[in-house]
Amino acid sequence: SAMVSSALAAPVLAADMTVGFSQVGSESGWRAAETSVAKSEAAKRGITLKIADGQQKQENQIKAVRSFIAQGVDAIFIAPVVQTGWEPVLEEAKDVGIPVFLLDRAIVVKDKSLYMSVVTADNVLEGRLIGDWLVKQMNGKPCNVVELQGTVGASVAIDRKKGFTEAIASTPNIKIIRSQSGDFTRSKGKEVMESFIKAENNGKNICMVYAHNDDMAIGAIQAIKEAGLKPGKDILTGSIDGVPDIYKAMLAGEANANVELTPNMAGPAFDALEKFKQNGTVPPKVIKTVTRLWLPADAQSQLDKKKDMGY
Ligand code: GYE
Repeated sequence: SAMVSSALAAPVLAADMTVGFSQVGSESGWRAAETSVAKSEAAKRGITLKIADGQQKQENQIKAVRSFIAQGVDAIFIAPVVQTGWEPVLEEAKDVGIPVFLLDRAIVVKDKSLYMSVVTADNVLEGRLIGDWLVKQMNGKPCNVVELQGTVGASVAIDRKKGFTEAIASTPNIKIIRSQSGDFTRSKGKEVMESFIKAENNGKNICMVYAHNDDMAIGAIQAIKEAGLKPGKDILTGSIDGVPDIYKAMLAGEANANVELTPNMAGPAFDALEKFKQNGTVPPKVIKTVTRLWLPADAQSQLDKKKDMGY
């Protein structure tokens, strides 16, 4: 009847929507901020957000997605811990017509229709910016770099390694002498840095630590201090995220270069989802966030800015 069809044509109100978010875990300060921003962005729009903590395990994330499907949510957000192995569960979501948005990390699938969009920074660029900064800083002088990688198999770890490696490829004076995962956590970052320092003449062979995130850099700074060296001077640092503590370290002269990543990944996904539900607008496959390099001179204003950002 006319009544039924006009009811069907009515736009879907955000207030009627429920979104399930399969979060990686709470490994870093950036991650915690992303979760809290997701909550406030949902609240702002009147969207009901259900968050499941995957505790760094893909199997937990897959279970969470299945449970969201069973609950019949209107959309599913996933921050995928690793980039492979998602096809089966995404096919289940697709079969019942639930759109999936990926937040902050990408996945590798043959069939791109298995998800609607990924909201992410250019993670290769992030690594490249730190590498470019170091190349300039060294100006031809030798520099042995140790690298603290993110979670093994995570798209961001792969991309951040790639970008940095590309940036230093044509400067033989700069070499990565050791590289290991610190799993994006402070404690692992510290532990791995301690082993690097021990293995490299109590840190004297190390010129710079490149950490795939700030939390690992902060752990590394602690390890450098405990070894009796000065972070930011004896060993330079470069890392990614822009958590308040890295700007505090910069202000203390203990950190040197930082690439900022917004914790607001959910906001753009909600915007795209609302448009899609209202009038079928298909969002771009990749929704890119802004990437910027900051140096100690910018640290105070960055710190002030972060106060309003969910940290
Ligand atoms: O940089 C790191 C977190 O996937 C972009 O994961 C995210 C990364 C972020 O643990 O701190």
